[in-house]
Amino acid sequence: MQKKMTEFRRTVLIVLAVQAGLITLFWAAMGKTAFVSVLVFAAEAVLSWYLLDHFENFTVEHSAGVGEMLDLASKDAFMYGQVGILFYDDEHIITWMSDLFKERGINRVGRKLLVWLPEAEDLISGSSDSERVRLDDRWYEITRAEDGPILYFRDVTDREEYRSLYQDSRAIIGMASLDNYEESTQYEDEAVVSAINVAVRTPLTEYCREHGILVKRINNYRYLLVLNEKIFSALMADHFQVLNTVRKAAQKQEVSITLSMAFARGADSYEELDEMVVKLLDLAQSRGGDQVAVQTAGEDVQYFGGSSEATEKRSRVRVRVMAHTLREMILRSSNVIICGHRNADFDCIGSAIGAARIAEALHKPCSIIAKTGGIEEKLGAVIAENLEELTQEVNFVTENEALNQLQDNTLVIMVDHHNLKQSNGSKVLEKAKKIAIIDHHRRSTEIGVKPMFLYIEAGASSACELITELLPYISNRIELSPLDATIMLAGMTIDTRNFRVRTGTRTFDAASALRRYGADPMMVGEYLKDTYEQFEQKTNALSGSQIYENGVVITPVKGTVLSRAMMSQTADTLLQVQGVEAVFVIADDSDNETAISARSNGKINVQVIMERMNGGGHMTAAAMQRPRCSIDDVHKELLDVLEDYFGEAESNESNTEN
Ligand SMILES: [Mn+2]
Repeated sequence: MQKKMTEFRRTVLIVLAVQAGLITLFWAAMGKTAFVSVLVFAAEAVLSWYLLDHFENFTVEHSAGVGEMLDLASKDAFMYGQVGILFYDDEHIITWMSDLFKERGINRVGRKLLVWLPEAEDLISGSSDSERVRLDDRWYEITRAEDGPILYFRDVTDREEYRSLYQDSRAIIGMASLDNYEESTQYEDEAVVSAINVAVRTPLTEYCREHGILVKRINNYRYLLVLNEKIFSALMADHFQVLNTVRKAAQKQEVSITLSMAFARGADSYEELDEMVVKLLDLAQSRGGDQVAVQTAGEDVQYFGGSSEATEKRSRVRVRVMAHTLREMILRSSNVIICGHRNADFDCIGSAIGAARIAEALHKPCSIIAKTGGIEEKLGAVIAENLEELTQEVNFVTENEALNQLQDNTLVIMVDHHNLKQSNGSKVLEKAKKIAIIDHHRRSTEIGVKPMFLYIEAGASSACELITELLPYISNRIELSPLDATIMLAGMTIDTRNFRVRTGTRTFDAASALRRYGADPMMVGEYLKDTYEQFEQKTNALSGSQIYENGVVITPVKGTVLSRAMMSQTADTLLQVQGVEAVFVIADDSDNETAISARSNGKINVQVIMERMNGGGHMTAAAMQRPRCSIDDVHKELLDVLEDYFGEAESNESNTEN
């Protein structure tokens, strides 16, 4: 419209200019009539000007009333409903805006729609049905007429305000707990305890007061918090500073108390929020405490903080906290399924049996996946021999049987491994809703499942040691039979290579606890004895051993298949020879792979060497496997890697001498 107007004005101006030109040109020829022509021309110009001006005013102002376009009643209705209407032309230039805009001082007629309102682009292209925009300080919901270049604006300011008011004031239930409080205070005298109380409780209550959180102490170390979303966003913004304040205050008192917090959001029932928050606090604490766990109903748990380095440090306190968390989790579960790594060994089954006895003591039905996934030879023999006694109270099942037992509320415990791919229960784990992990292998980044409880303690010798430590803190009704204890002791014995590596004071403590349960070291010796065939196999393998240098022995085994266990036992045997520092046994294994089993006395880091061949493990025990290939090729590759390894070691030494 505006554009047509401009074009029309231009045409009139050109006509007038041509007339003026003609009059000037024929001025002399026209003589007296020239005067009349000028008069006519002037009158024409004034009339054109008046008409143009009047018409323009008419289109811009007078036609701009909904009253004129529609009848008066609908104008009132649009104003009352706070609806604005906007017309635009083919080139997206605004041609008309209704009274609502005029009333609010918005006039964009003649301007480009998308320059003023970029949000309208999706409406025009049809990729969105409605858009919410803020103009000045009001919210509008814009929709497009289905069959015309018209936009409707509905004022939704009130609705938006109520919406944000509702969001901001939604209730959040929180809990705060002072980790290690009981342990830190139980033997202190009253004066010290009250000093600790003042030091660690004050920052928390101050923090709550500052942010307007309602806080009620439930017991000596637990608090209930009531707040809303608005307050919570302030806590998020300051990154839960109170955690640092409490930790530092506790350090000044020379106690290792930290703060854990949990917040449950996004549910309308208080009961649901309460259930959530208890679980969340458990999670925060089972991850080592000194952190915040937050969950919005129906979403994943988020964690904040956890900066304290003490989380990985092994302490009796941690064992107790872990034991209590595990106990609570088992008690809240319908049943328990325990899985280990594939090719289960003594540590794996030993710790599984220990965990099963815990579940029994808490009166929960329990199964161990052991009938599928493979089992180490000597262990298989021991289980077969004692099956009746072992299965009196615990079920050994296949993975499929375990799948049938899996319910929403089943707790699946992974022992002696923490990676889905290594598990003999991976199908169960993929479906499980509640997973706990108890392991002594160095934490790998990839776990593959989302555990609710994670107890990975790389400082421990074995999973059996970890389970044995948990027992007294869980219940005094746990019944380990002498057979159970002996199998657990066997696990510990193998993983420590007869208490030579990874053996700490706590390893002996755990061994002595097992002894009190009736573990028989003589029987362990019997269990671990080779059969004649195994002895023969081992002797044959050993006969191929070659001394490399620096105390390294390489044992390539050709023409026969060795189990992984047999490979590592062969390596262990060689390690007992004087002067041998590291052993690499190369053989085809029973999984249709070619493998290296590497063992060291600690001077040579076999983990680094195996990692260079895409394997892994510990410093003293590592391995690598790849699809069946030539033993000679693997041997050659190993020699290259060893050369590099010792070359680097030498240059490092000469560097340090300088
Ligand atoms: Mn183990």
